Amino acid sequence: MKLTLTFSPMACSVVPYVALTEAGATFDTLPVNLSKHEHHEPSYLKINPKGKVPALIIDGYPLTENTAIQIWIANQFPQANLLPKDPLEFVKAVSIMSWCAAGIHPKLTQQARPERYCDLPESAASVQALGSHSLFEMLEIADSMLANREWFFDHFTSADTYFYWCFRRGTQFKPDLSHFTNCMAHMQRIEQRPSVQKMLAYEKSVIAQFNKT
Ligand SMILES: N[C@@H](CCC(=O)N[C@@H](CS)C(=O)NCC(=O)O)C(=O)O
Repeated sequence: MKLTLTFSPMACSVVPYVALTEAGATFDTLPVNLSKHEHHEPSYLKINPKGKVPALIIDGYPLTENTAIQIWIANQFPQANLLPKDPLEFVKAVSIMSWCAAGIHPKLTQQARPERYCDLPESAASVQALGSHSLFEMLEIADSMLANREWFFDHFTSADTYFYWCFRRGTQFKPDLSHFTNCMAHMQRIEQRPSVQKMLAYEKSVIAQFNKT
């Protein structure tokens, strides 16, 4: 089976990169430079007409939407135990990943791209402040979910990786998130995993490559 993951540094494509690495899958990557709008080029729109990363191309079929990609990887590589096997625990993990995708992620985009939320002149700071307020409410919930726990479930899952990406992305904006101590500890813990170390090194190499072009 041939697998190719479209990947952009800092973007949520880091989540499937980590999952595929945890699974021991053989995969290629297709780096996509979002700041050069490569995701709007016709060749990319053929892969994902929504113009987003990630897409996981499975034997020529581009699967989009991160939550679906995580479920596919977990099913395809069951030995990696990337999602809980118990049916109720499984849907709880899907619930966390859906929250990352549909709840938290849009608040991060609101920080990065306030002009997509309101085009009134000088509105950016206010859009960002409102976004931060909602983001903080969600991070408070996540912080209490992670209290006295290593992972969201009794073992590491892709719900941890997805939330890690959300929280790490949040730390790249203002205001500071360090008072979410359980989320911070979760981020530091996950960054010790060899799969995440590999992703961080790969991400760095893609940034260096983009800076040269
Ligand atoms: N609903 C999609 C969202 C994917 C998404 O928004 N990806 C961002 C990167 S984190 C992207 O490609 N942004 C490019 C843009 O919106 O211009 C998913 O969950 O996979």
